Amino acid sequence: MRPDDVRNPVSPARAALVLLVAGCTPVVDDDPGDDTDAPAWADVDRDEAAVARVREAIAHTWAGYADVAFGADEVRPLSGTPANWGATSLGLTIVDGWDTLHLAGLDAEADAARAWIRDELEVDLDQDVSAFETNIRVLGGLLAVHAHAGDEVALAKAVDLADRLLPAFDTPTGMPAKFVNLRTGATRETSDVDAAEIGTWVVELGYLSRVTGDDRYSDAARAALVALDDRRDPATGLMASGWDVVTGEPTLNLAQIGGGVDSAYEYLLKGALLTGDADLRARYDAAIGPVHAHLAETTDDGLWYGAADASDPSLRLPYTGGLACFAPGMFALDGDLDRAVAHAEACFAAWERYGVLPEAFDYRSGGILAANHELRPELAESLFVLYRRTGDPVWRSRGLVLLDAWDACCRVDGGYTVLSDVDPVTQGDATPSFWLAESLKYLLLLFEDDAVVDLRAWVLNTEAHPLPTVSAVP
Ligand code: DMJ
Repeated sequence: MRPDDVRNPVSPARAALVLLVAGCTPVVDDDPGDDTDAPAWADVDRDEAAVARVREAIAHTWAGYADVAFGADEVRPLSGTPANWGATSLGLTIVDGWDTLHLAGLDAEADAARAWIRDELEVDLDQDVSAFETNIRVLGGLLAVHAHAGDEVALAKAVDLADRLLPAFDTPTGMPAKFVNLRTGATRETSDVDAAEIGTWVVELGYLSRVTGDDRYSDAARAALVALDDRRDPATGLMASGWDVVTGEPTLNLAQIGGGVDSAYEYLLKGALLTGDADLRARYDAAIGPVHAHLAETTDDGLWYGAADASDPSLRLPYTGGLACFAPGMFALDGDLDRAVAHAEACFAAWERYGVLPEAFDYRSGGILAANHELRPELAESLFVLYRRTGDPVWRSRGLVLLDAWDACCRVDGGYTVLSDVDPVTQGDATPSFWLAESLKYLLLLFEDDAVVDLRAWVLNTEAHPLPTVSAVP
């Protein structure tokens, strides 16, 4: 796996820090509003035509990959060549994409993917991998194969992989190192680890402990998340973006809710939903309150969340990006529909302004800070959860806007490709595995009947792999 944090080719946190240092206008919105009781879930039916359209996009994506890159991590769809993160492939697109193929009813494609996992996937590799990315994409994908198909081979490979990732947690704080060697267990990079890399484990490892009866996995995951949460700024309650996992000190004292931090908040909530852990639930409430108090800002577009010094949030910047647009979905999952709707409105307004979401932009001026578009799923994810919560057809109609845009700008003969620039639209040559794992799955689920991945019974990990909650287990 490539040894950098590929979620953030241009790290929003670091760029924001530069802008903070350069100076900004402090804006304080310290009215977090009142939480309401979680609303009920809507009963929604399948939109046959839209499902057929998304299914065709999934089939097109898979064909583009399978024709020229089957077994590789990803495809470069313009040049028609395979792309691997490390010396040896972990079949990212296959493992990440299986459950999307399965849910779309593309049985032949799903069977081919599962056969590759069974016969070809090898995790005993003398290769440094990003512990976080391997967890959310590969371990999460394998666990979904087990959860949805009862595949014991996939579970055995998941156990083997998890055992190879666990050495990452062997630090004085229990917070994991960034990289781990899958054969030797040697770790690398402990002084600059993202909050998300530390706090995004309890869903995958919680499920693994449940199905194996081995608590080592959930214990390590939970200890890391709690260690991070316990280190939120004592005065403001905000979470810093970067950490030294040996000393337990922040190395990037920037608070925001987008890439680098996002799923740490998400897993306080989803860990509680998956396992019924009331303490995690209380921790989510305690952690998200300061985000609303210190980072929220309303513009004509709707509600936004900026970036600020975690210890002095009066130093705040109107800096956000495509990754941060997962937050409306998280708020909706939690039942906080007022903020979910207001933030989703803002994200969708930005999507319409740019045509697709750029990686980073200034939500006050509209200025683009990082012009690439990575086929990311976050806004589709939010539309999906909002629709399941409300049944309001506006969210489905916006899903069609996303699909139209992706078809117009990113569809090529070999699948769908990223943009190196949204203005003027300039195609790159890559299909991140999360396009199939997440973006297309969220669109599919947006138009499906609510019985398909019922959010009362399933928790989707941060890579959109659905795992059953503890109450859904027979
Ligand atoms: C995915 O790998 C996951 O959603 C992660 O939590 C953040 N970013 C990418 C998609 O944008």
